[in-house]
Amino acid sequence: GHSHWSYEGKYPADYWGQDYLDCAGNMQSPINIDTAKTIFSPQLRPIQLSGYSLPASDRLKLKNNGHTVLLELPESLAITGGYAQQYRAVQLHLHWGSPSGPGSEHTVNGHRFPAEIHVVHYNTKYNSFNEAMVHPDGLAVLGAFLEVGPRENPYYQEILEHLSKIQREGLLPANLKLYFHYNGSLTTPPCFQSVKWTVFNQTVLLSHDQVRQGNELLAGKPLQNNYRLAQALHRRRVLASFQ
Ligand code: 1SD
Ligand code: ZN
Repeated sequence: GHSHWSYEGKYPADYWGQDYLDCAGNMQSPINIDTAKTIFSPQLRPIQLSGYSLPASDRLKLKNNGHTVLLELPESLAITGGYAQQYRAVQLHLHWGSPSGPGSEHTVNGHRFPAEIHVVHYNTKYNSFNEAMVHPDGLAVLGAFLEVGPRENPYYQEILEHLSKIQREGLLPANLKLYFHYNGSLTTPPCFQSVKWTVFNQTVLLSHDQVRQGNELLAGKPLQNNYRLAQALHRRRVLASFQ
């Protein structure tokens, strides 16, 4: 029944469509991005963010919703460029793997990255996230892959230590010009097909220990391996802001 969905066990992702019809739709997320098939689209301007560098004293709420760890964001954070309409931030969360494997949701040419951050926004022409999420242009999610790099990433260290304050600007890649764009869905039930996805081409680097810490933080079901497998593209095209 509703609310009992999970990634493994009795009602794994293959069954979501039985309780939540949209999960069996033809515009689902995540997807595999086949870079040989993306279409260069010069009108995809750099993503611009505002309000992402608030004072570190701003308290943010970190919560475990049973499927992921999510951080509620103040409504002062917004996407001000790259999308045709205005979107306001709601929360960010992470999809991780486990000590035995990577856990990004999107894949690129079949490659799955260690983890993926999602910053969820809703269109300001709607009054709330809940109202927006049922409209085709209701939501925008910014996604970036996390990979292992040479040193500790201070922005993520704070999330990993469960601290409630954090400097948001370091959570996304430095280069917000290079990205893929497509129309998709929430990657979890109810899977509403209301998300205009941006997946950045540049990754965010974390140290090996941080990736391991994340995997262990979420280890023990149901939080580990909280990623959905790639869904069929059907008639959709994936756009790229670069050649
Ligand atoms: O998985 C999240 C889910 O936890 C919830 O945050 C939902 C809407 O807020 O978004 C999905 S996702 O499509 O951003 N993965
Ligand atoms: Zn997500």
